[in-house]
Amino acid sequence: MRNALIVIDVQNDFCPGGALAVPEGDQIVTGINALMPEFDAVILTQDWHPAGHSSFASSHSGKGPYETVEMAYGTQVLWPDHCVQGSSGADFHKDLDTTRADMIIRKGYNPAIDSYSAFFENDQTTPTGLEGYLKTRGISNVTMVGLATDFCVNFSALDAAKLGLKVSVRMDLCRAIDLDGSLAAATTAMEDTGVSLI
Ligand code: VGL
Ligand code: ZN
Repeated sequence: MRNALIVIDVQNDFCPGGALAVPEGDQIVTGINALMPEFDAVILTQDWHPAGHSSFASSHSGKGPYETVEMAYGTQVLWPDHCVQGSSGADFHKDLDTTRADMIIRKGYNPAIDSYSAFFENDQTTPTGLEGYLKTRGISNVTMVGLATDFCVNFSALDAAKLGLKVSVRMDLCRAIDLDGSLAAATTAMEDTGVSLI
């Protein structure tokens, strides 16, 4: 039974001073680095949007950040422009120990579909390839940390559990955006899906 640490989106734009700053987003970095040696594999995810991405409010006239829009795949929250491919905002936090990563998986590169989850885009159908990577490496247990608890960590944890992986989320090493009760909703959803919240 092999265990992977999945570090979700610890990037400049999600840290204080970034375009979509998560409160205290930078305060989890030291703890995440300290956890890395305990795992057989360390995987980092990187939100990686082309300019003009459909999840950006700036791509929808008359809409502002944190409003929603109906997409072909369902309701999508609109965000400030963030994690644009190649920008410094898309870089990992400077103190994150990226040298320990076996795998860096990028997501959200499809202009028409957002991807909160590390496993499937927001259409809940298009795979990122991470499931196959874990399977072929014999990894059945995953622990998740990172940003943001109520969006990318939540969707990644739910998908991992639905795929039959044993999933833990270290809540102390995550931080939330908390939009209209989204943290409480995410916590309930993860508990109901069999994710261990630590
Ligand atoms: C995220 C909103 C938009 C996240 C990514 O990492 O939780 N949230 N893109
Ligand atoms: Zn994004």
